[in-house]
Parts: sequence; C-alpha cells; structure tokens
Amino acid sequence: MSDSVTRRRFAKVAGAAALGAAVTPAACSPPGPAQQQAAQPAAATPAQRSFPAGFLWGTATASYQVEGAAAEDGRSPSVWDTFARTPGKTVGSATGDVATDHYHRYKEDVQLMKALGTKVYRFSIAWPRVFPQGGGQPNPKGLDFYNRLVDELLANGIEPFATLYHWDLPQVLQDRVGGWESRETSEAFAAYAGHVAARLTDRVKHIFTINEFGAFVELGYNNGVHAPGLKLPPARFNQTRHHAVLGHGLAVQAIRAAAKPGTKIGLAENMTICAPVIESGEHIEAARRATRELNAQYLTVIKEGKYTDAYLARTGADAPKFTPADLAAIGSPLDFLGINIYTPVYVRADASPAGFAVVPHPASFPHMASPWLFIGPEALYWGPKHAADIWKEKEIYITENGCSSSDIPAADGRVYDTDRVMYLRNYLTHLQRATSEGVPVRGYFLWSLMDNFEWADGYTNRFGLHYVDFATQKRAPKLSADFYREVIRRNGVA
Ligand code: PNW
Repeated sequence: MSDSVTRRRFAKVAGAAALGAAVTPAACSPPGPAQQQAAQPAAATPAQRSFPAGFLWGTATASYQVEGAAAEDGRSPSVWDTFARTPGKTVGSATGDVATDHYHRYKEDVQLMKALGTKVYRFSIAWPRVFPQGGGQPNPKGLDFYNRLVDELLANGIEPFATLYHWDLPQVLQDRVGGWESRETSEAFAAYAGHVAARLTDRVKHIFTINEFGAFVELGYNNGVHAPGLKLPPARFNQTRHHAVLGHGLAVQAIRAAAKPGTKIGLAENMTICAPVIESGEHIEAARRATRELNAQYLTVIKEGKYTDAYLARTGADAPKFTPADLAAIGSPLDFLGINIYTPVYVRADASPAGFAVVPHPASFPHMASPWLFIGPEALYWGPKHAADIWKEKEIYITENGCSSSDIPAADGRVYDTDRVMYLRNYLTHLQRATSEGVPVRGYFLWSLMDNFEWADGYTNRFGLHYVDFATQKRAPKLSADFYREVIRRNGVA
C-alpha cells in the first residue's frame, strides 16, 4: 500500500477529521494533486466537529464531597466521616463537615449550572441522610433535601441524574456487619434504593446505582487509602467485591419494582480503559480482550452475568463464593451505561495465553496535578467504543471526566487554568471522534461543577470548573468554565 493511499484511507475515517491539520500532509509539505484530494475531507468543517443534536452536556458532584451539613436534619455519620476524623487519613485532617456547603447553597449552585448552559446534572444521594440507621426507619427530612434540589433543577431547565451510592456508607452498617464485607449491606442497599426510587422517579428519570466499584472497593478494602481504610486478605477482599456487585444487582431489581414507568437504570463505573498502543488490528483486538478481563470483577460480571474463567482461575482458592441467583441478580439488564473516564492504560498484542499485555507508563509520561491522572485523551474514544463493541451498549453517558490543576488565582483574582482547558479540549476531541463514528454516547458530565473535598487529598486538589474559596465559600468561574460554556454553546469542541 502506497503512502498516499494510506493517508487517503486515514482521511476517510470520520474521526480523523477531528485531528484536522495536524495529520494532513498539506500541513507539512506542499501537496501534490493526489494529496490535495486526500486532504479535503480531513479539513474538518464546524459541522463535522460537532456532537449529535440533543447531546446532553452536564456537570457532576457527589454528596460527601460538596454537601457539608454533616450533622443536620438527622444525617448519621458515614464511613467517610469516621475515616476523615481519624488522624493521618486525609491531607490536613480535612473532613466533609462543611465541604462546599452545597446543602445550604444549592440554589446558587444551580445558577452556576445554568450560566454554563448545562442541561443535565449528576449528583449523589447520601444514604445516611435517608436511612440514618442503614435501614429500618427512614428519615423524611433527609430525602426532603433531594426533593428541594430536584425541584430547583427542574425549575431551571436542568434534568437531574441521581447516583444512589457515592461511597458514604452509613457507619452503623460498617460497625454492625462489616460494611460491604457482608451481604447484609447488599440487601440494605437494595432496600434503600427501592425507597428512594419510589419517591424520586416521578421527576428523576435516570438513576445510577453505584459509583466506581473500581475505586471504593479497591481503595477502601484492599489498600486502605479510602474509607473504611481496610487491607483485607485476598479471599475476604474478593468476597467484598462480590457483595458490591450483588448490591448493585439487588438494587436494580428493587428500583424496577418501585420506580415510575420510564425510569432508566444504570451505574457509573470507572472501568479500566484499554487503549491500543497503536491503532492496528492486532493491538485493537488485544485492547478489546483486555477490557473484558481487566474489568472482570465488576463491569464484565454485571454485563455478562458471570465471572470470566480467567478471573476465577487467577483468584483460585480466594475466588468469591456465590450462587446462580447472585449472578442472575448481578446480571440484571440495564438501560444505559455510565463510564467515568480519566486516564487509559496502554495495551499491546502479546503471545501470552491472555493475548494482551499492559504497557506501564514510562517515568516521563505526563500527568495532571493528581499523580495518577496520566493524560491520555484517546481514553474518551476507546472507553465508549469498547463498551459498544463488546456489550452492544445502546445508551452511554460519560458520567465523569475532568482533571486536577494547581489553580492558583492570578493577580486579578481569576484562575487561568490553561492546562485544564488543554486536557478537556483534547479529551473532547476524542469523544467527538467516537460520536462521529456512531458510538452511542448521549451525554457528558464534567467532573466537577466546583472544587470540593477530594477524598484523601482533602481540599488540596482541585477538580472544579468553579474555584471555591473554602474560607468564604465564594465560587468563581475559572477559564475552563468559559471554555466549557463555549463547547456547550456550539455543541462542539472549542
Ligand atoms: C473519582 N484513581 O474518583 C470519583 O468518582 C470522584 O468522587 C473523584 O473526586 C474524582 O474521580 C476525581 O478523583 C477517583 O486513583 C479516585 O485512579 C481515584 C482514582 C480514580 C477516580
């Protein structure tokens, strides 16, 4: 195949349009006639760079990270309250006692969303507000806050998407049954999910069960850097993973039974995103295999209703114990898939039985302020692309994407976060590449609306489009907020 034919074929791929002049031969040397022809489709017009009509632009937050009001209106402590109060667990011993005081300032925050032009908002519900004892007697004042928030969103033309579990497990369940180590927590979660669904789905049409198994189970029960701060031995840890996906499955059943018709149910998982090192057939195939295998304990068992043979083989005597009924619940059909995407792993084809190998990041690989947040914009292409190819997903949302930045106000008081703009522009370019190829991504929720409590990093690591002065609770749009408003206005990468 001649060089110019290769280029022509490349230019034909709709996604190449997004890469624009950078890949066009014309950009580096005077074009010959053949090259001129090839260059035409690659020079993207504004229409080619845009997202599908009706694409849903939004932002996301989570209860413990923004609400504060930790002891108000009957809320009981969550495992995060306990963990954050344990010396040495968060930077500066920060807690979510006040956070960004969203519990009292939600109306102001809805106006921030409106000013961006967002049409959707993803928030989470604090279980210990709704059931301070984990189960049993509900606390109506707890749900009242979410009723007020939902009504305020709808009054401002913003559609609410609610997550039922973003890591704030009632501490009573940790104390009584060992939290997610016990299936009693899976069952309690389902009861809570059904209770909320019955009361919110007249207005909330999209419900996420659980946010990021891949974070709270791994970090909370295996390496101890998140609440409840445990380092379980392998068999107990794998059983905890199982109870988490079981909780999701039982919750799906409970929501279906309680929700108003038309309610859509999904989850928001930070699946491991496998980007092929080179976009050729063998590496793409390896990345697809890796996607199933590296997500075997969470998303794959949820989508396929069974653990992969390789997962059961590699966990061996420490494999989780489960029943066929468990797997049936875990595999309950979903209406959509939410994927939280920050960073990819790079995968190559390999002669090993697995057929793939993960290539570690070299020391020089660039990252954002969080050391784990390696910059790999193609994650926003390959995440939804693999999900659509492997599990035939019909409705995908990017439920989180964004980054941390140093965010130091300039002399004029504004934050010029050009690095976040760079990150977003490149990631969104790859998301547009996906939608232009027909990958069914329906919406995108930027993490986060505002700076907030960043878990073990406390308030030292900022992910917001709005800068929050934590002493005064004043919010101010960063440069990235202006950028995002322009993306939304033109429904395309700005
Ligand atoms: C997600 N990692 O967490 C969460 O859903 C958010 O609550 C959080 O604020 C956001 O991403 C930014 O961190 C993650 O270590 C935490 O790879 C850690 C990792 C990934 C995501």
